[in-house]
Amino acid sequence: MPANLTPQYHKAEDAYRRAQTAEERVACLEEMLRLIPKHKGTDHLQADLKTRLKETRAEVQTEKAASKGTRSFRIPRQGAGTVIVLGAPNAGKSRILNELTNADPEVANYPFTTREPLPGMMSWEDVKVQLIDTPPVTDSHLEPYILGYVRSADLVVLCFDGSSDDAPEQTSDVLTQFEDRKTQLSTWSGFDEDDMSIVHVKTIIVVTRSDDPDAGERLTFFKEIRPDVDLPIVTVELDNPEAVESLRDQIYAAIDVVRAYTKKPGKPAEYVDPFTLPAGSTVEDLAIKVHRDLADSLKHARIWGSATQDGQTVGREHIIVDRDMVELHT
Ligand SMILES: Nc1nc2c(ncn2[C@@H]2O[C@H](COP(=O)(O)OP(=O)(O)OP(=O)(O)O)[C@@H](O)[C@H]2O)c(=O)[nH]1
Ligand SMILES: [Mg+2]
Repeated sequence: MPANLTPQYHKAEDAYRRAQTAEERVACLEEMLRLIPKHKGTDHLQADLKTRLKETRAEVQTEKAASKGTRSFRIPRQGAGTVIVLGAPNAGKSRILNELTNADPEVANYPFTTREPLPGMMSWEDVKVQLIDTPPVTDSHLEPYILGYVRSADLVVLCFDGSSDDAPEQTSDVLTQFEDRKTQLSTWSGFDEDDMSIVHVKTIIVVTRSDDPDAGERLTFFKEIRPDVDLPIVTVELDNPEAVESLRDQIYAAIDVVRAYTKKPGKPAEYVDPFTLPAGSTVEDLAIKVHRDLADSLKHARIWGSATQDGQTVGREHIIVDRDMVELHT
């Protein structure tokens, strides 16, 4: 029997994947259990969620105890999305942060320069996206907290050094490290349909130093040793400002959000400080983001934008498109 999960359930599930603490995960699991359609087809999933809830409640206690005295690598989410910059040693991760964000990580031409994660904000038009630089991943080493970052990320930028003969093997090792921990760098994000312990995370491969004459050949070799991997590939030479700007655009496009501006009835429209929402979000999703109470009392909205007539009245389920100006009426 099919589970027939609702869009609301899928949204709760996505929030669960993106949760950063055990406490947040408990709240999300409770919401998922509330929203899951109760019938035979979901029996298995309901039982699974209940077990997880029990385990996660226990984790809340251990997390609290563990956080006392030890150094935490938790980085609060900020901006329209969180992008983890990942890869083998010397692959250009810190240089990407350096070029695209306000952060100033150490960039050096030798491996293992970065020892700790570092966030930075990347501007794209009137939006900011969070990028997080990470220490290198090798076949023998993966900092445990990086796994958590990746599993809850909106996007992974997997760096591949176009100038290094070791890049194909080393990039494959990075993928394997995550696969071994039930984490699939993938073309989409969400839980695996067959096994909810496996998480897929949307990933793009970024080939740095792509002006190297042998970069193409190294990439071909990578595809040969990893025929199972079919991720989008972006090539970039970070010395070239145009290539840097194109990388910025492609990272923003990959997080797949739309902007919505809100205005009060009777007030002029100002296209500043947009809310950002996953593409496909509705007027109701926007209202929830503005304020939970507003969502409860929402009657309708009026929209000015490219997909509607000016000031058109729409309902909760209306889908927002990029740069919509929205008046929420309660
Ligand atoms: N010319 C050029 N140099 C690059 C490019 N990408 C990275 N580099 C250089 O490669 C070296 C290593 O870059 P980093 O950004 O420090 O590499 P990393 O992945 O952060 O390395 P670890 O922190 O050791 O894991 C630096 O000298 C960078 O300037 C590129 O696209 N073009
Ligand atoms: Mg680095």
